Amino acid sequence: MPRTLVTAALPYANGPVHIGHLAGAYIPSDIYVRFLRANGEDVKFICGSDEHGVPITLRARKEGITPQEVVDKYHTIIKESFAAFGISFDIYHRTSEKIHHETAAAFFSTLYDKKIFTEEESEQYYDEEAKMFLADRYIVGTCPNCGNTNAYGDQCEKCGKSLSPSELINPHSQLSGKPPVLKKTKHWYLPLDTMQKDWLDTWIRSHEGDWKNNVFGQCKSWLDQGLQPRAVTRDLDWGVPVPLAEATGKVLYVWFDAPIGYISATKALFANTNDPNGWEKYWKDKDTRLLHFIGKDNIVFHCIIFPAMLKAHGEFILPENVPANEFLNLEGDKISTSRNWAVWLHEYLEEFPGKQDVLRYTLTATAPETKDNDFTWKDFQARNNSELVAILGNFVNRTLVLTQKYYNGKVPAHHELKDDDKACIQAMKSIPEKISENILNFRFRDALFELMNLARIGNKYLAENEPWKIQSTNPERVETVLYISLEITAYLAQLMEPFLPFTSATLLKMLDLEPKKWKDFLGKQILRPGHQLREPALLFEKIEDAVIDVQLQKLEKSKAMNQLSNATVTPSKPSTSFDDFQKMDLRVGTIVSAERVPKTDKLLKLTIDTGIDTRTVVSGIAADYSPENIIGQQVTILVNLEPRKIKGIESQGMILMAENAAGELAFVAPVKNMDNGGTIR
Ligand code: B3M
Ligand code: ZN
Repeated sequence: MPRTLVTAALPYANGPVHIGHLAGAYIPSDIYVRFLRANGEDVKFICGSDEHGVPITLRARKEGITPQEVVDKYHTIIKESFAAFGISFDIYHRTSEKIHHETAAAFFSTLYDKKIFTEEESEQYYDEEAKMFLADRYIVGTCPNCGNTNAYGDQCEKCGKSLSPSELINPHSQLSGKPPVLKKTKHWYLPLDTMQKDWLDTWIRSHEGDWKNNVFGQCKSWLDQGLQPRAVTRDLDWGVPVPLAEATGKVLYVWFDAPIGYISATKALFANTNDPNGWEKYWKDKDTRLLHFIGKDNIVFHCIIFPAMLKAHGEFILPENVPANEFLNLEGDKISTSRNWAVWLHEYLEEFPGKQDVLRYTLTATAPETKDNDFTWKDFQARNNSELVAILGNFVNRTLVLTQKYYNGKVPAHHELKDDDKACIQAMKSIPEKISENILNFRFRDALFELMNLARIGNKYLAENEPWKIQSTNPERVETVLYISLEITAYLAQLMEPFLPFTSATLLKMLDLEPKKWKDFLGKQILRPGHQLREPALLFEKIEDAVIDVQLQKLEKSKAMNQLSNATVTPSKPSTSFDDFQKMDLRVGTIVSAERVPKTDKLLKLTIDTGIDTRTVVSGIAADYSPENIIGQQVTILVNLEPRKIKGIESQGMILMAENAAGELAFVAPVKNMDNGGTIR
């Protein structure tokens, strides 16, 4: 029997996962694995958190916590999101586990002992005060391209340009703020250049035509440029320590240890069973098919570097295929964590409880299989309303409700079959074949489209036969029509499982059926006449515009926030003397009453207790604050400003407001409650 090991990219545990992750790697792999399981195949589905690498240490530093605390937090969030979406991993492991550290270190040692690595001294940036080598991310400076003063040594996040630390203007360490200096350090390299000549080139080129075009194309361009040796160690204190005495303070490069995580996770899966070596056949037996599901930014690591590592090690099989997807965009723009331009899975689950299959459906139907694709909320709504509700849900519901009504939910027997009945039976034969063929070739959109075709055929069949009109005149025909419709429903319930596992379970329950292996029902009759069904309920419900608008508004908000943080700050004014500053008498005050100034949009008339007295101040804050919400608010008031008349009211002073680039105002007040009249200097 064929044996398959399916891996899905290990997400970095430095943030939650979003729809781009789901569409890129996890839904396709889940469909594939569920399909193989439904076909009774021997398959294991492996994933886990990638918990090493520089970004995790940086995030820890920013949040003032340890890297372990960062990965503990996000590992849990990510794991729960995947589980909630029905991503059916056999194990969701993590690379901070002991078994992984041991496996990765042993892997390195094997390559080291086999003298695979080349060793090289190079000059790396170093922080003399923090006594640490600096990963490119740890160096910040001004972007030579756009002038952003916060560009990283590897990339400017503002203009997107890839950089090296030497290109930064005014580079300095994020740790000490000091300019980095160059210092010699030794690292171990995977000699991809000689490996390319020896076998990699031939091996990859042999996959032309069977690997997806986008995948093969990227590999080919790497090969055409000529591969370079790759360092597999780093000067860093977070990761798998390099198992060499001379390498203290060095860890394995995250992209060296992470793919080994697939192996450690498989080991962990078998570790506490009565077959602890059971993992080996999935990694060492030539009859195992190894498949890596990933997003396009991981192609080089899975098609070139990891295979090079596996081959050099010597005991392991190489991937048979790497069905990588392209990127999913969101409303026409690249998904971005730093810009909060994403649909986060944990938020979706809160906002659309029970609707996991709707997102699974949409992301499969619009999957970026061959090119980048766009997720839009309007499309999500349309897929739900005009496909899931109007086609699949409508067909199933009409069938089940009529069966309930005419036969108290008992499956009728059929009578003489007409051409259109036979056409339906034929579709139940041919469509599963098309679904299988598409899934096995990683064409999940087409596979889903075929599934929906079966529902379309059922819908059309019901509409043409109109059983609800002929029940009194031709009850025999109605029995046949509903029998066929119920069979289609049962087929749909079984066949949809890889795509819509939650809906499949619900529908199977209504039909009082168990999930079956495909070979046990294909070409056969699933429902026996007389079989009693349970009460039907709607499978999907319409999503209203208002619900979609909330999501669009959320994105609008992200956009506005980004514009704000990108907006240029007004330059500073010419300097002033301390004496001039001292002339201003600034005090803590409290707003005791507030009302709008009639016939104006912006002005409020405030009464302020300044500690010295109670006075009136007219202030242009009505666009940001309504009078009823600011009673009791502490403020900073300039009490010795000359009084002036505004709209006929004498304003006796001025309250200080902070203003951002969008013109939003906020009170400037002491961070703890202070007595009125307190001075501000
Ligand atoms: N963590 C990159 C990513 O999440 C990386 C994948 C590792 S797979 C071995 O996109
Ligand atoms: Zn820039």
